Amino acid sequence: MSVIKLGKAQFRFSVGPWNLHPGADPFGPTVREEFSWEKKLQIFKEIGFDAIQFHDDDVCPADLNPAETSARVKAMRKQLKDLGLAAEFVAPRLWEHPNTIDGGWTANDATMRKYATDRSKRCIDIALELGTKKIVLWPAREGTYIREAKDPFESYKRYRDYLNALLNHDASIQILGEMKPNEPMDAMYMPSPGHFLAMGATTVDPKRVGVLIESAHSMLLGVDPSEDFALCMALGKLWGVHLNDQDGLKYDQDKSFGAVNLRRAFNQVWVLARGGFGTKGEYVGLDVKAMRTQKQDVSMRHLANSLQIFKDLCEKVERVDEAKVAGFRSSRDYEALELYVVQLLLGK
Ligand code: GLO
Ligand code: MG
Repeated sequence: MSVIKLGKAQFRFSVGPWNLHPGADPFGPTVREEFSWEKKLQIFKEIGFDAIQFHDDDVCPADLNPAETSARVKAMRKQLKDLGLAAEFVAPRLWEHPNTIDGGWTANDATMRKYATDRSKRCIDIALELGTKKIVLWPAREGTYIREAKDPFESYKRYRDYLNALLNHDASIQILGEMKPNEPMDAMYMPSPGHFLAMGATTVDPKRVGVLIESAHSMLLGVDPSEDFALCMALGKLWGVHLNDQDGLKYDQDKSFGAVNLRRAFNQVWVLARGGFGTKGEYVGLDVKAMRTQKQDVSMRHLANSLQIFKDLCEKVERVDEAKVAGFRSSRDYEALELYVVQLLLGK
């Protein structure tokens, strides 16, 4: 898909392979066949994505030796190039391996922490060879089920040591924390982008520490995603997004973007447009799940729908009468402003 220009923004789109999935959930097995890797890339290309988000083990098995890893990464890079796709980021998947049951860099066992750090360094090597400098950290198990399980002072120290080890491993990489308040843990350390940036500011190279914000993660925190985006853009730290939607304070639903609350989605697009998102090569990423009920041949609709809704909301943003909005703001008539926005969304 060609880039969408909106205000100062330039929107290009990315997606991760896990967004196409065979439908297993914690209560039931898969319900449709998994697409092959080649088919997934073809579907992403057809829908109009420009870049792919990776976990390290999406590229090759996690514990493969260095020579074979490098060969696999080269082959993947060629596959992407042939399709005209870029690699947006690589994230170390530290939440599935037997060595990370108690977490990665905050595990109580030093040998497990070493595994997490070594694997993350390897993830950096994979990312660089794949052509991206962005490393996303979704700290899935860096937290506690019960407060007494880990010493918080030690955990925060380990957090900084881990970030420093990654920043020192290569002088060009950028770390994007994708923070989430809970799930799978009862409580994750540093549940918001602001927490992560505060920690980032104490590392050896704060300018290479930023965030990727997922809409649903902000909602689970009780924060509006557009205001979270705006804060991080104001700080020059919003380097990625995972757009999706969420119906209330439940498990992380990863619903199609805008499918629950159009106005909340509109505000996200509006803020991204005003903040000039994408001009430094940032992608508008999706993190959405298909409903379990979808049959395989239509199990990619949530992706196409999310992009369609995003584009439709870009049109709404284009139609915003800035002078009118400024007038409502200066007269403090927010009731009139509210009706204006709702009618804009209703197509009136
Ligand atoms: C889960 C996260 C997860 C990450 C992905 C990339 O809540 O959103 O899907 O985005 O693993 O690190
Ligand atoms: Mg995500």
